[in-house]
Amino acid sequence: MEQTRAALRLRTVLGHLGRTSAEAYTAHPTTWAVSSTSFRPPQFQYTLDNDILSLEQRKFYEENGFLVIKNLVSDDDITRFRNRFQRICKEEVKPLGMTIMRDISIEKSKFIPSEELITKVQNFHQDEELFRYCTLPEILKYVECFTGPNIMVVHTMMINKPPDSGKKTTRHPFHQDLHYFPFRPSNRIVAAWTAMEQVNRNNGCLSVLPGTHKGCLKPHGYPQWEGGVNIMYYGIQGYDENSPRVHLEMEKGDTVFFHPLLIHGSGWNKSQGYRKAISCHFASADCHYVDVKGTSQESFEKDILETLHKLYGFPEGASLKVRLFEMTGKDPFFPRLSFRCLIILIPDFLWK
Ligand SMILES: O=C(O)CCC(=O)C(=O)O
Repeated sequence: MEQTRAALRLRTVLGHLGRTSAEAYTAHPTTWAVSSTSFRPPQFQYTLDNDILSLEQRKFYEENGFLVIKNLVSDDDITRFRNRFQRICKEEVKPLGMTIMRDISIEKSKFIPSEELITKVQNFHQDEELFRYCTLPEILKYVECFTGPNIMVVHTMMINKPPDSGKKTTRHPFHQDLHYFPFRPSNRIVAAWTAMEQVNRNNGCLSVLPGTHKGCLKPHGYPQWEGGVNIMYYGIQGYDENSPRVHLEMEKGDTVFFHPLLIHGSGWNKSQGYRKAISCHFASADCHYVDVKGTSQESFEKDILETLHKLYGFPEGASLKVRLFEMTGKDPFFPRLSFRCLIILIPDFLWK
C-alpha cells in the first residue's frame, strides 16, 4: 500500500516534468492581501486529509508551521548528493541553469573551484543526481500532505555553510520564503530541508519562530550587519527579537517540512566543518501567480534583474514576468536550455 502510494506520487511529479509547456500568469493586487489562504475547515487549514500524518503531527504543523521527520533520507542518498556537490564544486560537471554562490567574506581573487568556497548551489533541477532528492518517494509522501497530489518543484538548493571567518557572514537572517515566491496560495507551498550531517547550534542549524506561519508576509530588506550580508539573504525588517524561537538540532537524514510564511533563519557556523543541507520547495500545481509590483516582494525582482544585467547585459529598467513551465523541454526564449524548473522569470522585453 505504502509503495503504491509513493509510486503514484512519484509518477505525478515525473508526469509534470515530462509534459509540454504550460504557462500561467495571474495579476494580483498586493502581497499583503493574499497572505491568507483558500478556504479549509477551520481546524485544519495548513494540512490536507490523507493517512500519512498522524493526528498529532497534523496538529503540530497546524499550530507551529513546521514538522521534523527523523531519519527520512538514507545515508546512501546523502553520500551520493555530497559526492555530486563535490564534483560540481570542482567544475567536473557543470549542470545548466544552476546558480553558484559563495560567502561575501571570500575575496574574489581567492576564488578557485573547490568545496570550501561554494556556500550554495541553487536551481539544480537540471542535474539528474541532485534532482533525485526532489523525487524521493519518502519526501514526496510528506509533501503531498501540504500540497495535495499535483506537485510542482519550484526551487532547489544545496547549502554548504562554511566555518565563519569571524565576521558572522554565514548567518542567514530571519526571513519568510514566501518573499521569493510570486505565487499563491501559500498554504499549498512547502519546503523540505534535509540535514546532510548532524546540525546544531554550533554549526548553524535552522532556527524557527513557531506559529509565525499564521501571520502575513512581512517587508524584507538587507540587514545592516557590520561584516556585510550575502546577496539575496534578505531578512525581515523589524521582527520582534524576543519572540520565542526553536533551534532545530537534527541528525543526518532528518528532514523538516515547513510553511513558506514560517519565520526562520540560521546561525553562524562556529565549527571548523562545512554544514551541509539539501532542500527543495514544492507547491501545488494549482497555485496561481501574483504580480509583485508595488508589494514588498518587488526588491527581490530588482535583485534578479541586476544579476541578469551583470551576467548577460540585460537592459537596465527591464521588468520580469512570470512564466510557468511544468516540463522538460525546450524553451523558446532560451533554446539551449532544457527546463525542469517550473518557475521562470522572464524579462519583459523577451515576453511575447
Ligand atoms: O540552510 C540554511 O542555513 C538556511 C536556508 C534558508 O533558510 C534559505 O536559504 O532560505
